Amino acid sequence: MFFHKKRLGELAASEITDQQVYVNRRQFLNRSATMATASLLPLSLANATTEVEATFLDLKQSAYSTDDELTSYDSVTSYNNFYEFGTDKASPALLATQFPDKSKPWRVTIEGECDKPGEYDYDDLIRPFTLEERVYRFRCVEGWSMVIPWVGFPLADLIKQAQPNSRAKYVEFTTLYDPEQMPGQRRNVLDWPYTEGLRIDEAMNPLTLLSVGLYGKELLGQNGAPIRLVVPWKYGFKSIKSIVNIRFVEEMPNSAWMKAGPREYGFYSNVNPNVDHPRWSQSRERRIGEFLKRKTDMYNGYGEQVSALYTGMDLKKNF
Ligand SMILES: Nc1nc2c(c(=O)[nH]1)N[C@H]1C(S)=C(S)[C@@H](COP(=O)(O)O)O[C@H]1N2
Ligand SMILES: [Mo]
Repeated sequence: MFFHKKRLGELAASEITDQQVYVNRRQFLNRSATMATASLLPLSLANATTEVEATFLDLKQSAYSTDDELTSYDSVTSYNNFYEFGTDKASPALLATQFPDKSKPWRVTIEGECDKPGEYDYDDLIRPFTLEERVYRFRCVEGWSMVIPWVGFPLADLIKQAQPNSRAKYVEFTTLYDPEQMPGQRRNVLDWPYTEGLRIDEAMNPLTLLSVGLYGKELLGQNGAPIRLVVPWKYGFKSIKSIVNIRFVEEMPNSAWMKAGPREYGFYSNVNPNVDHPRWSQSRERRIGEFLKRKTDMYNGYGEQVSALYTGMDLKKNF
């Protein structure tokens, strides 16, 4: 009822991955971000973007990275879902340009069932943690997927610091609510602010990332600046953007999507090709930049790391 199925054929030619740029991906990613930026963008944009000094150098490389070919920087930053900036794929990149600057100073509150709650400035929040680069597959519930080199740190590291107590069974995340900056919030498409939730053991899983950047640079507004979640074995909507609140709770939280369409979006939202969305099949996906659809893997290919979390659960009921 909320997703208008878009034909992926509408993607502009500029969004197709330039294979050559990614052949030496590892080498490429270790080079200075200024050079990387220049080689990634059309010449007209290259100059403007090299002025962005916010880069992460010498990132720890993650053992959890996939070797799949990367989706182009252009696609990752111009084909987005971020309903706070409009319900179509192009609006977030157009309307969130000023967001990272205008939304400063960014505060994140950690609260609920934990011994060390706190309110942090973004810089203080991330300072204690080691940032790494993780290349993850990312599957949207709508049937497309990308491969993205995220920069971030395990959510588990932050949770350990907050010291949840024995009543903390779930973690709830909330996006900023600010209709002045986020024009999409002036319409009732979702019950704002956007919220999401994870079971505590899902949140503690080493794959679950708090991301602050991608392609070696700080997140742009459209990708959820300055800090967002990335949960690679779940459909993309679980990866909540622009987080201002992390709360430990005893009861399973309701997410914005569960409220919008309880039959279509469940709490677990694991990538599961055997459970169709009520309005379309989930058995295949289109990797952005590729022409033919490919088969979708159970847990998006991360079963080895996460299937034990769901032992004994009926995944048709817990969709
Ligand atoms: N706050 C917020 N977070 C959000 C969304 C949103 O609309 N609002 N969209 C979700 C969906 S449906 C997807 S597929 C991913 C897209 O992330 P990307 O644009 O960085 O690829 O963000 C997720 N996080
Ligand atoms: Mo999505």
